[in-house]
Parts: sequence; C-alpha cells; structure tokens
Amino acid sequence: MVSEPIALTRAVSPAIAGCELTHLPRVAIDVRKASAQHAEYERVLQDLGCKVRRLTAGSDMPDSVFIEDIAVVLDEVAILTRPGAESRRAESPGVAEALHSYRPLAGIEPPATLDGGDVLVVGRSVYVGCSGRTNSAGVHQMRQLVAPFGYALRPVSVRGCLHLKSAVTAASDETLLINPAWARTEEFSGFDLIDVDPEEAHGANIVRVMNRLLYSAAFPRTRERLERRGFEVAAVDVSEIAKAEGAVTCCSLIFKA
Ligand code: CIR
Repeated sequence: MVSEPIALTRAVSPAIAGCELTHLPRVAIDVRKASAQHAEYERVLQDLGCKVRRLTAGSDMPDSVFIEDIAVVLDEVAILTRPGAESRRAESPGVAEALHSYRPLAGIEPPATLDGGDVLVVGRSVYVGCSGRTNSAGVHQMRQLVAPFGYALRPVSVRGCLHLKSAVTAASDETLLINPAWARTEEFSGFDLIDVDPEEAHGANIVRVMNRLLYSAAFPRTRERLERRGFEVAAVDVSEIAKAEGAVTCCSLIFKA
C-alpha cells in the first residue's frame, strides 16, 4: 500500500503584516482570519489524502506561511533554497530540521538565490523561473543538484509576477494551467495548456495531490475551465493570505513520505 503524502505547512506569523510585497499594495491583514483560512486549507489537504504536519512560526518571519519558497523536495533529496528576499532567510533552519527526517539535504549557496515558488517539477523536468527572486547562479546550482538524479532543468523567463508558479502550475502530468501574459506558452510545448480566464490573472496557481486539485475560491471562471476539462477541484477561501502576495501552492510542501 502506498502511504499518504506529507504536507508540510507552517503557521501564519503574528508579524504577517510586515510581509514582503512586490506587485501588490500593502493593505491590512487580519491575522486571525488568515490563520482560520490556513487551517481550512490544511483540512482540505487532509481531505485530499495528505498527512499534514504544521511547523510553528515566530515574529521574526513574517512570510512563514509561504513554506514552499524555502525548499524543493524531490523523491531523492530535499534542496534548501536561499530565498531571494533576505527577510525570509530566518525561515530556513526550522524547515531544514523538519525535512531532515524525510530526505538527505542539499542546499543553494551564496551568491545564488532561488525561491521554491520558482521551481515547477513535472515528471523528470524541473522548470526554474528566472525571476526577481531567483538569479542565474541559483538556476546553475539547481541544475547541478538535480542532474545526478536524472532531472532535466529548463530555465523559464517570467514577467509581471512574483514567481514562476504565479504564472504556471501543473494540473496533471500532461496539463498545465497558465497565464500566458506572465509565462511564454512556447516554453511548455508538448503539454495541454489551460489558460486562466483573462479576468483572473492570479488564477494559474493550483495544488495537486495525486490526481486531485486544491484551488483558490477567488477564480470561479478558471475553475469552470478546469472542470470542463474533467478536473475535480476543491476550492478554499484564501483571500486574507492572498493580501501577502501568496497563493495556494506557496502554503505547503507536499511530498511522498
Ligand atoms: C514574498 O514576497 O516572499 C511573500 N510575501 C509571498 C511569497 C509567495 N510565495 C510563492 O508564491 N511561492
């Protein structure tokens, strides 16, 4: 029997109001509401078959809830990133400690920077977004780290958004959900592509747990496109967390136990 995947999450920091923001204006964030939405997100992950393990967070890590940026977990190795925003580097030790029991650890070293939100793994391809957070040394180091395990690294340019996975994520091994204004569709030839609805620019981010999907309730039109293509989608309200410029994949690291 295959054991349930682990979803590693991290609590919303009491200091989330001081989060990093790049493309969004700063607006008030209700910490209690953000925490309640996060708990519901975790409940849905459990419903989809994950074993959820939540790490605690301190007031020295405003962006703690966006744990995806801190590591890339493959079947063979967990790669600790070196986040492009210096304020986020305090998040790494706790994540390293948690991952240590599941995988051998490797790490991105200075002067490289790389955010997990820029890494999209589909099959044996590792797409890495060249963004404001991930530099060319980060792409190079990632390539060196994954090549021994037989992964091909494909750098991808992103524009107008924070991370590669703001622009494109996988709904299945064959199908990608994409905002063509933020990532070039030509870079993903061979896949079936579903474009976001033009009025839902932030809708290209979806969490996949085996063949089931978790998606933000803020994008009903794009959700309809997914459902028309046969995907089963569980929607969660993450409106408060979105004010900190995070989406659904950012809030977990999901991997085989
Ligand atoms: C940041 O700017 O680092 C956070 N406020 C949001 C990070 C979102 N993470 C992601 O898209 N993977």
